[in-house]
Formats: sequence, structure tokens, C-alpha cells
Amino acid sequence: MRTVLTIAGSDSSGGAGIQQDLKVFSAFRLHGASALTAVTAQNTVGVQRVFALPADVVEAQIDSVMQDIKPDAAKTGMLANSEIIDSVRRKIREYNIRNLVVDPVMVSTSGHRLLNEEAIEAMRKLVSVSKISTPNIYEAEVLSGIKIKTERDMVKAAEEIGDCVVKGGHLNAVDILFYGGKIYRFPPKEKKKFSIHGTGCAFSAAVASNLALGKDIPSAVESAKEYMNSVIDRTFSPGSGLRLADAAGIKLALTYEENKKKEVIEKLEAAVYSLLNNENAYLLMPQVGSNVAMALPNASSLSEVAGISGRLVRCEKKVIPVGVIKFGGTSHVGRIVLTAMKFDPKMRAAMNIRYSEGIIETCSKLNFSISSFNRSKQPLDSKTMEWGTAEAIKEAGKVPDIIFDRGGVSKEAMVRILGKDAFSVVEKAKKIAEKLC
Ligand code: PXL
Repeated sequence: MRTVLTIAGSDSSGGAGIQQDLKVFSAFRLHGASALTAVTAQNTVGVQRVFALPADVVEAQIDSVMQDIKPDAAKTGMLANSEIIDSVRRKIREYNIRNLVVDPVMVSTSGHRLLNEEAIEAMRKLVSVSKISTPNIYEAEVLSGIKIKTERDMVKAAEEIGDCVVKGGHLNAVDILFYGGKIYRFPPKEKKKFSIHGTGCAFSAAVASNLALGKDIPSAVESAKEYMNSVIDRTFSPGSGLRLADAAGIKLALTYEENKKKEVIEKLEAAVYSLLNNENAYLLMPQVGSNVAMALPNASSLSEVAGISGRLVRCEKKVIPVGVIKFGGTSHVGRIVLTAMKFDPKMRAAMNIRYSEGIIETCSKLNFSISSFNRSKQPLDSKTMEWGTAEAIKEAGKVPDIIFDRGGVSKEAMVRILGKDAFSVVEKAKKIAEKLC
């Protein structure tokens, strides 16, 4: 996994600064390392306090990261004062950090200067060692000394600053990239209707992420713009003030639980698909149809077992799926799986196939472990799948490959194949089918 280092301040609201940068790196599937420069007490309404860390503490963090992790790119955000800015510049030189994005945070969204004259001069020097800097209009004015009223002024300022993206969010929303002596123009997708906190940090972090991924500057900026468009479409309001942007892609991402479900569905789909493509599989289909089920780890209810919502049925020499694969899609085979899991939680899949003496003989020849139950012995107050499966497992002393019963009044005799996952169950089924043809 590639790594990006952010050298920036903490924003207690979580919307900008280090907190935001780390989310952006994750969204690009990168590992984020950090060197903290300042602690801000702030929320969506305003900044209540700023406490800059001693410059040597910032240096120590950069040393620790650079001497061990060696990031693929770095970015700077709020650097608070000239001492820290100079320290950071010295470290950039010392470690020869080339993929460096400088977000020259010096003017607040409301237009207030956050850095004194001395620090602004230090920032100019830091910008000159960056691969690219990302000033907004106000910062570009301060860095270049050019008053910006038009897009033409943005271009002039960009040329004066050198390799940079001047962000036009506070003007016409067009971003101007000046790089390698060329001007690139990035028009907005649409003009945003409200101020969003943390977009500056997110944009520079996205450019740094793309550099870490090996892109050149124009492609890195283009990709970062695209990412920002998507982020800006998903804002939210955790407090009573400014809106924040969903830099982490929280609204897009699957939860851990959803990912586990997706994995089971994908495995089951692949297994069923391989069965549908097997030319002998039709020989296994019972009159009542077949189902293949696979459960989530530690499943305890049918809603945690995936199966085919209809069944697999035979049509001439083909197996046809009726319904879709989903959780809660099977009751019969689902209950077999849940019962087997009570004895052995690793046995999470099952499939029912046709019964014949020939099939049982085949299973025996294939060295499958086999057990059975007799419906006539079933207690009145029990359910067949639970009781029968448990009986057969107790009889075998383990969860066997095969559990069969010879049926009863109006009950078709049936064979069930059990296994760790849908693949292993379907593989067993295909072996049986091959011997039947
Ligand atoms: O977006 C500029 C910025 C950078 N870093 C920190 C911030 C802010 C803006 O609030 O708080 C820590």
C-alpha cells in the first residue's frame, strides 16, 4: 500500500486539516501518515482557539515518518507560523521530498490573513520547493502581489507564483493550473450553492494522493477535481454552521456487515453459475426443485442465509434458475445449513438433490461421508429439516458430506450435500452428476 504524509493542523470539527486529509487518502486507498503542526479548537460555527506546536516537535514527527515509512508523496496544510514553515522547508530539502503539494493556508475563508508578513515570506519560499501549490484567490493575491478580479488576473498570478493551481471557488469557480510553462483551465461542473468547510484541504490531499499513485500533474489535478465534484455532491451538516464534505466516501462505502454479505452472494452466484453450465447437472434435480444456500459466518437466522428465492428446476437437459439469489431466499435448505452450523460453524453451505439408490452408491464410491434420518421417527412437535439434519449429524458424529432420507407420505425422498461454502458443495454435486451420466 502506498503512503502519503500530511503536515498540517488538527481541526476538532473533523471537517478540515489532518482529519480531512487522512479521509481523502483512505478514499484513494492510500495509507496516511501525519505530522501535526497545530491544534485548533473549532466547530462548524467558528474557530475558538489555535495552539501551534513547537517547531522541533513538528520536525521530530517528520523525521520519524521519513526515516521509516518513506511516503510516496506529501502535502502541507496549516503551518501556523514562520518557524514551523521554515522547519518544514528544511525537512523537505533534507529528505529530498519531490512529490510535494503545498496548500498555502494563510487566508481564512472569510478573507482574514492568518499569517503575519514574516510567515508569508516563509510560505513563498516553501511554495518554491513544492511540485505544485494550491492557493485560493486570496492566497494567490498575497503570494503573487497581483490583485485578482478576473480570470485573466488568475492566469497572471499563477504565472507569477509558478507551478500552481489557483482555485477560483471565490471568483468564477474556474480553476487555473499553471504547470511546466502551460496553462490548463478547469471549469466547474456546476457552481456550488453554499460554502463547504474543508474543500481546500481535500483538494490538495487529493492532488497529493494522485501523485503518490504515479500520475503526472495535469492528470493528478484533473482526477482531484473529479473527486471533489463527487465529494461536493455528498455534503452533510453535523453542526449548526458550515456544511462538511463527505471526503471519506462514507455515504458510498459498504459497511463491514454489507461487505460480508456481498462476499457470500458473490460466492453463491459463482457456484450456482458453474452448476448451470454443467451439462450433467440436470440429472441431480428433484421433482420439487433444488436450492443452494450459503450462510454468513455465525449466522443464526434465515435472513443471514443466502439462497435462490425460487429454485433450480429441470427443463429437458438443462438446469434453470427460477428467482434471484438473495438473503432469506431459501427456507428448507437454509434451515439445514443453520442446523449444521450449530454442530460445526464452519459448515456454512448446502444443496438438495434428487434421491436414488444409485446416487447414494455413487456418493459412497466417491468416499463421501453419509448419514440419514427416517421421517417416520420424527416427533410431532419438531420441524423436519431441523430434526432430521440434527439426527443425521448426531448419528455420524460430525457434519457429513451427505444427509439423505427416503421420504414419506407426500414427501419426496431427498439427498442433501453439505460443505464449508457454496463452491465445495457444488463441486461435490458435479462429481456425483458426472458419475450418473
Ligand atoms: O482549510 C484550511 C484549514 C487547514 N487546516 C486546519 C483548519 C483549516 C480551516 O479551518 O482548521 C486545521
